[in-house]
Amino acid sequence: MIDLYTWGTPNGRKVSVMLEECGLPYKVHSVNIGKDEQFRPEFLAINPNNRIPAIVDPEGPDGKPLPLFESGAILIYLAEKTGKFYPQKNKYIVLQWLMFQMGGVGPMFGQAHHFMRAKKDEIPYGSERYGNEAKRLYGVLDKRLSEAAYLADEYSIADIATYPWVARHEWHRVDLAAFPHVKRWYDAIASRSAVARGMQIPFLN
Ligand SMILES: N[C@@H](CCC(=O)N[C@@H](CS)C(=O)NCC(=O)O)C(=O)O
Repeated sequence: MIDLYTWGTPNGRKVSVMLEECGLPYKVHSVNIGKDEQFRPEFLAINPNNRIPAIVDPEGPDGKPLPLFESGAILIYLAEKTGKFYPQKNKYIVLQWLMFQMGGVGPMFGQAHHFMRAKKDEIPYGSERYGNEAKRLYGVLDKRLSEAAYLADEYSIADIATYPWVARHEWHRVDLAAFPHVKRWYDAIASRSAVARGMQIPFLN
């Protein structure tokens, strides 16, 4: 049984959605990042970068336990372990869109959330900069999804990585009606029962 260390955020949900999609048994360990639990020594031993998600697979590639952090690396690992959602004929296109998510969508939307939902006064420069960047990235996704059903043609870890971030579109103030191809893709993924289950881990929000 894989141990999943997570919290109710897009990066955490990429991995719970993937585990659900693959039908792999897993045990959830909540790491409440609002209470700084990511700094506990037992978690830092798994991820010295104090970020969720992380996993420990007791049956790693060489039969030994494998601790792993960085959601993109975890998705690739689980895809290779199960042979699912990583079509090898389109491997580099999957990786391209996965890296686009890891280097663009996640960090930029995350910064938009930070500035737009700041506990103190909203900082207009940050909200504008990252809000505009979020919209630009939606434009790139919309163009791609006007040509292909999913980011790498068939449903893959690139979509699994991107969906939980788009699920927060209201947080970064994007109206999906302005991006009809993203909306079509979003609704198709939302209708998958494994996705619905994974998006509730470790709680519904
Ligand atoms: N690149 C990392 C980012 C992980 C990340 O930023 N996780 C956030 C929650 S979405 C976190 O744990 N933040 C805790 C902190 O900033 O201390 C990944 O994709 O795994």
